[in-house]
Amino acid sequence: MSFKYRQKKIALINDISGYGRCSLAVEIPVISALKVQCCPLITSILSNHTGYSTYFFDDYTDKMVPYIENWKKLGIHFDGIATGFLGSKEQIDIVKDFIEYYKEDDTIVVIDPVMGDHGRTYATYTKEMCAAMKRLLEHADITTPNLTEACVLTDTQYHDGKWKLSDLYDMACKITAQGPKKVVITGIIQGDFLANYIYEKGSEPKIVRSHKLGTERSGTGDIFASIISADAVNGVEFSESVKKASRFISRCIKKSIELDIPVKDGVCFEEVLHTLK
Ligand code: PXL
Repeated sequence: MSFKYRQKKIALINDISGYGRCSLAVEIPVISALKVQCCPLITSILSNHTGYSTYFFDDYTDKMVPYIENWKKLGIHFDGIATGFLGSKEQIDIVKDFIEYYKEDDTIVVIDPVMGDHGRTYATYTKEMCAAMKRLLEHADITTPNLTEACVLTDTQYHDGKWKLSDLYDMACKITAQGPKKVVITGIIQGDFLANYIYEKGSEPKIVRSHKLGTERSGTGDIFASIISADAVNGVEFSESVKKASRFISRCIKKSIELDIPVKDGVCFEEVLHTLK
C-alpha cells in the first residue's frame, strides 16, 4: 500500500507589521518554506513593530469574530494552531474560544506567550492580560516562552545573572503543570552562549546552545516559534526542531551582521531561507 503525503495546515494567530520583520511577515515565509500551508487570523495591523519610536496600530479584535464565523462555515480542519502577539484581554479570550472550537485530537496548539523581554513586560501588557495568558496556556501542547515570559508565567523573579539549572527545571515543570506537554525556554545567556532549555513532561531536560552573536534582534522569537510549529505538525522530534531553529537563527543573525542590517529591522532571513529544510 503506498503512503499518500498530505500537506499540513496551520492557523496563525498574530499581528501583521508592515516593517521590521516580525510576526506574520516572518511566520508566513518561514512556515511555507517548511512546506506547511499558512492560514492567517490577523489580530492587528501595524505600520511597523512597537520597538520603533512611532507606529500606526489598528486593532482587529472586533473583526476577528465574524472572520472566524466565516471559517466555521467552510468547515476547515487545522493540523496546528499557532498564537503570537495578542493585543488585549478580549483578544486572548477570542483566541481561547477559537482553540476550544478547532482543537481536535490531532491538532497541535503552539502558544508563544509574547509578553515581554529583558525582564520587562511590553507596555501594552497589563496584569489582567498576563492572567489571561496563563489561562490560554492550559490549551497548549507546546509553548516557547523566552526567559522573561517564563518568569511571568511562573511568578519567578527575573534576574540578569547566571541561571541555576535547578531554577530553570522548576520553571519548566511549573509551565508544563499549567497545560503544555512540551516547553522550550529561549534566550538564556550562558557566557558567550545562548541556551534553550527543553523540557518534555516525564523526560530528562535537554539544553541546546548556540554562540551568542551581536545583540538580540526583533522577530527572532517569531522565527523560532514558526519552525517549532511547522516541525510539530510535520512530526519532527521536539529537540531536533529546537536545534534546527536555533541554528537557523544563528545563520540569520550572522548574515544580518555581515549586511549591516540595523538591529531594529530584525534579521535578513530572506538571504538564508533556502537553507531551512
Ligand atoms: O516579535 C514580537 C512582536 C510582534 N508584534 C509586534 C511587536 C513585537 C515585538 O516588539 O511589536 C507588533
